[in-house]
Amino acid sequence: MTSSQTGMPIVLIGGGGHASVLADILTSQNREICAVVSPDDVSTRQVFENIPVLTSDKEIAQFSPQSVMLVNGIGMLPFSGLRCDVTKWYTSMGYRFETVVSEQSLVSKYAVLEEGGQVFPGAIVQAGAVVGKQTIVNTGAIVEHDCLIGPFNHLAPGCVVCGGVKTGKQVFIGANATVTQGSCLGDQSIVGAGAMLSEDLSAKAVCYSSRSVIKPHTEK
Ligand code: JB2
Repeated sequence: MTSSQTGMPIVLIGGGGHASVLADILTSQNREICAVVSPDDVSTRQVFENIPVLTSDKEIAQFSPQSVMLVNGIGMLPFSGLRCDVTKWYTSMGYRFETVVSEQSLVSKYAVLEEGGQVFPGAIVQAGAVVGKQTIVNTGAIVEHDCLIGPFNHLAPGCVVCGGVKTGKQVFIGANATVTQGSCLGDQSIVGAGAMLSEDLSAKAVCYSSRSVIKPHTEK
């Protein structure tokens, strides 16, 4: 069950890598994107061709909150609150955020996606899971049964979140990381790419995997 898939015209907030994937999903679903809002140049990204660009958030005023839905194209990385701040600003102006679900993902009809949730191609959200407001389930990420994923999380590409995991707000689970069943992750905690977390993680704690060690080889 997803909230807020309205079919209304869309304004995409942000014009970087995350927004480009969303634009691709939305156009493949024949959704009208009436503008992209990005202070940075978006012209190098072909996916935004033919979409009008607004360079300041204030220009949203040309669309009433009743006439469009927003899609949050600003990604979420550790220590960045921009996705959250931008959501608060637009929400205070009366705008609402569309939930985006790729046709190439699998979301159980017994799962719940809260407003503004985003599920990318190849991702799976199983029965009984709840994905919080504005959370990103990125390419190929797996959210197993009965997980309670909080708001503004980013589950990065290929991560596996096993059954019954609970996360707080603004939690980041890196690419290809695994969180084993029943673990609880506090607000703003971070699981590094490729890490294996098999216990609880407190708020603002970081679980790192072993890192690549790069050094010049010694010639014989
Ligand atoms: O205040 C703002 C603002 N600040 C930056 N308002 C609006 N409307 N847009 C803003 N931006 C825009 O966010 C920039 O102009 C730029 O278009 C975009 C950030 O793009 P970037 O490619 O740097 O990051 P991203 O958020 O698309 O992607 C990050 O998060 C994803 C989940 C990346 O690091 C990706 O690797 C990651 N997959």
